[in-house]
Amino acid sequence: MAEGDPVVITVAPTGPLTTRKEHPRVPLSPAEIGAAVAEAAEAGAAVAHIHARDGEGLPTADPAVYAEIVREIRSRCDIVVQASTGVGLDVTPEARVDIVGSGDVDVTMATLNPASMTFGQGTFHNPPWFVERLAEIMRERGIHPELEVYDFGHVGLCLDLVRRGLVNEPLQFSFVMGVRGGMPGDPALLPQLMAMLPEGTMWQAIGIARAQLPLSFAALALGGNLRVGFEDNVYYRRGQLADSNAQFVRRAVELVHTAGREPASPGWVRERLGVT
Ligand code: KMH
Ligand code: ZN
Repeated sequence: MAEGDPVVITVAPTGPLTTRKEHPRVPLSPAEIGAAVAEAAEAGAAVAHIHARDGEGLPTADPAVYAEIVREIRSRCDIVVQASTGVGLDVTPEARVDIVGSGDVDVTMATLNPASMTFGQGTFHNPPWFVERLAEIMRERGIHPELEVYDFGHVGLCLDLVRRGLVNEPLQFSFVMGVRGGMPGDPALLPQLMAMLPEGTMWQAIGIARAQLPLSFAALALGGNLRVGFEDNVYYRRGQLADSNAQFVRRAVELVHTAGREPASPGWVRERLGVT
């Protein structure tokens, strides 16, 4: 991020794992997600990272549900919409290709997870054929990849996709920290991760659970962007659930202002990434 650039705040309101048991107001239906994202956009979020759930609240890659979520969001606000292609551990890579491959889901960005790994108690399947297929489809359709890395070796895999022309600059990385099976939620790792990136690469820190707030402070200090929301953390402070996703966004905006910066608008993000 260039000196003086605004800070991009992404809201991840749902995720694949958070249930009503963890938070009674996690938005699950397309209309609930649309309303939560609009409230977060009003609070200062520029990007919405979305996951879809089926009628039972389980993660789904059904393009029709994704398309419905996008419609619900777009009817309320102009936030940049980013589709998760990670979906959930039990959804196959074959099914996940359809999110960007079907042509029915009109999103500006989508995630690209470069490697398979242990994820909590399960396995997150991202075999090389799947990563390459997703990258090709996104390149063809002008969908900008959010490169989600959970460990140091994943950065190299992403840069290899760039070298092979499957992913184009400007690059946008997420350092996901605090997943069991990935790197720990330790802010001291950020400078080493940053050192692996080409100059001018945008990045954000995704801190899971109690790593969320310390990593937000560290990302701000080091020139990174912020992500908040019920996908990553439901506690506003120890023992106290957040009221809403927007409450997290409001706190992120406060941090940004305390750091003497401004939150980015959706328009700024589109211009910076060269997308419409
Ligand atoms: N579904 C999780 C296993 C993404 O959104 O692309 C990881 C995830 C990543 O949520
Ligand atoms: Zn996600």
